[in-house]
Amino acid sequence: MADTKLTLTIAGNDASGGAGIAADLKTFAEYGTYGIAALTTIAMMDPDNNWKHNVTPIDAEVVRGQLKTATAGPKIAALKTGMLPNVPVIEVIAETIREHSLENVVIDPVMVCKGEDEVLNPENANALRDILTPLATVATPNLFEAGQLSGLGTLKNLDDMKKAAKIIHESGAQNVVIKGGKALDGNKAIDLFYDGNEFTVLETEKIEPATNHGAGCTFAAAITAGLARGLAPKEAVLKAKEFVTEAIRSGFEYNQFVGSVFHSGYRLSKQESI
Ligand code: PXL
Repeated sequence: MADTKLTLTIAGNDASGGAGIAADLKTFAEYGTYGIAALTTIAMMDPDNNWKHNVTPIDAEVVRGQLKTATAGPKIAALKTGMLPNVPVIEVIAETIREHSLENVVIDPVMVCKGEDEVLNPENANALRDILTPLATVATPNLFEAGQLSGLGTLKNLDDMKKAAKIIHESGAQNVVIKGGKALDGNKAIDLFYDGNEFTVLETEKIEPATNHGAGCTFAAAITAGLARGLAPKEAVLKAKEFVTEAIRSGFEYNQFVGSVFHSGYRLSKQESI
């Protein structure tokens, strides 16, 4: 029998398939792990209204029920959280992680979707910091989220990112990746890894056009699956950066509003075409 590694995502659905549970499950499969999912939100983007986002929450007790199902199988090798609608859902997740002593926990503290600058739910930011960040093996905020979690506000350069990473580590995350991506000025996509001892800067050329809807979820999901496969946090992050870079490179224009990553890009780039 194969040594099947279960990977769980607790996240929202993006019906365009680039971000959310679709991104996570596809990434988990690319890594050869067995993906399972508990749904927390349904995100809708309206093509008739400039791709405006609208988020429907799933009731916390329904999330609890799904997590009961998800934890009723073999031991979960790693899990990630994504878009979480409110504090009760965040609390249910923290209780489940504790009750089942779940390990390899990746907290992707989703606060905004790309192109939207309204924070999903302001009190969520504090709950993510106080309740979930202390349980994180790896926390994976983007630049905006790292500014919020650290209380430093807008992060403008690598030095700011380092300060934020330290503060988030002090909040209890064992390792922190700040997904700067293409957000900083200049021609490099820069992410920062911090394990409490040393900083590692992950740098690639920016890819144009930036077909990167779903890149943040995919990056975090790849880290999760890497941990499930037994990689140490830093190795998992380095591999995930390669994985997400290929996913962006092989992305495509979904419509006039967004370009999406293609989660199979890494495998396809290594594979001869038939
Ligand atoms: O990229 C953040 C994100 C996470 N989860 C869901 C989303 C999005 C952005 O669109 O829809 C479900």
